Amino acid sequence: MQKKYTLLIITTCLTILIGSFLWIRYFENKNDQLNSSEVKDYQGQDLSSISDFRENSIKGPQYINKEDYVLTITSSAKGNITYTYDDVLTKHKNYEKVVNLHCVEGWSVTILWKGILVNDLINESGVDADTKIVIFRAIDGYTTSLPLDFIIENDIIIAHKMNNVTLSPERGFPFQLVAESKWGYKWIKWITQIELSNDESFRGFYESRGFSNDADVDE
Ligand SMILES: Nc1nc2c(c(=O)[nH]1)N[C@H]1C(S)=C(S)[C@@H](COP(=O)(O)O)O[C@H]1N2
Ligand SMILES: [Mo]
Repeated sequence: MQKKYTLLIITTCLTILIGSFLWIRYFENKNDQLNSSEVKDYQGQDLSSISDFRENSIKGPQYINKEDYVLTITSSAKGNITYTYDDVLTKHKNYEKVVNLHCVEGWSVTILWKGILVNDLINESGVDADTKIVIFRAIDGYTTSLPLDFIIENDIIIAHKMNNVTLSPERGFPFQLVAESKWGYKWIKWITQIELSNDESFRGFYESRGFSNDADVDE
């Protein structure tokens, strides 16, 4: 009789223990999901949703494997410097800002962007005195450029998160240029190379097809 009771007590205790462990795990996962889900507003400002973008990239979405990814910074001072995805994120200060993206096709989004200053990256590669423009290249063959002065004066970042969520392949994983106050075609996605150049006659993909190289949006 005594033995039976002891067994009952032990199994009851074990059930309660395992049960609460599972509950805790369940709520932890729920919290993780909440933390990583999209934010809807930032400091009182309404944000658009990630799903408000229209996907019309020249070759469709690109699927870059984080483990294989390399970002190359090219300058005449130091040649090629390469970074892994984690190098870029963890070895540099992260910044956040709310910026509007306007496509020439007539749609816009307001997004909270998080990323690294382009200036921080290129300073490590040594900026030559004759550098005038910064050329960006992407895995789909897309290209664009911005003046170096513009990048420095406006704290231009390459983003790895929008609305607190890591960029999806469709949205440009691993990095999209946040070319604030410039038309959407300057916001290059899937960036693989950043090159310091003195070639002011360089024109990117759309810029060489008749779109303005300044690409200023008058909001
Ligand atoms: N690599 C790459 N980046 C790109 C493009 C592209 O075709 N390839 N399209 C540009 C254009 S025209 C716009 S408006 C923005 C946002 O486009 P999305 O909605 O397709 O992300 O991405 C820009 N970045
Ligand atoms: Mo666009």
